[in-house]
Amino acid sequence: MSELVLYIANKNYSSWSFRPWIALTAAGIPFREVLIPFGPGATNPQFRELSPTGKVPILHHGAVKVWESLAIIEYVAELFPDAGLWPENSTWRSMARSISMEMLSGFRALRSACPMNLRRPVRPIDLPDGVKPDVQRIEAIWRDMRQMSGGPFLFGAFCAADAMFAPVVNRFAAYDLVRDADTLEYMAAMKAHPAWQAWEAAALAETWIVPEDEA
Ligand SMILES: N[C@@H](CCC(=O)N[C@@H](CS)C(=O)NCC(=O)O)C(=O)O
Repeated sequence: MSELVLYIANKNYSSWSFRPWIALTAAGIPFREVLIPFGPGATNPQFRELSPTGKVPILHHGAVKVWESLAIIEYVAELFPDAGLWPENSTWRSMARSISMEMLSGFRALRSACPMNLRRPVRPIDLPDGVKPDVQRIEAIWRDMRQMSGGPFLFGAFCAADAMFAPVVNRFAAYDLVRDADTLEYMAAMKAHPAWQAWEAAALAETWIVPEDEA
């Protein structure tokens, strides 16, 4: 099989890169990462040479190119059906896909007010309208899924749905957005995962600053 090459941007800031990276890493899928730092601003003209959208992440697999974080995860889940990227139970799998799509297409207020930033010291900000309902909805999703599965992750073992919400764990922490014990317990489980810790260590070692993502 040709090598899987995942093109990503800064580990400190690139929330969309984080999602497939942590999904593949946690599932033990072999891939090579190529990090192309942002610049100028929160973009890079080189992304256009790799991806039809001019955005990362993008996966190259021989002649196949897959863009969009969730499409990358789906493509790799088809290549490695036994890797546990999605829950085995079909009802849970449909729920995992539903909440992953909800993440991909929603929560815009939270995403734009509170950019992922792993190096950011914990500091609250004035929250624009729309952020609190986003936070409440995400907390309800996490609570409901973990109550159903028994945790510690959304569907018991770490899966693609946890990967899709991984950047939110940083946002909740960095902007001091949550107090609920169940939410904090899920965040602690995510932060203790070896794949999270590997990404975070690399993010903390980066020195690039992207002013657009420093809220
Ligand atoms: N919906 C896309 C979003 C990708 C995206 O916005 N990526 C950002 C980096 S986190 C990017 O490449 N931005 C550069 C630009 O917009 O020019 C996905 O899920 O992959």
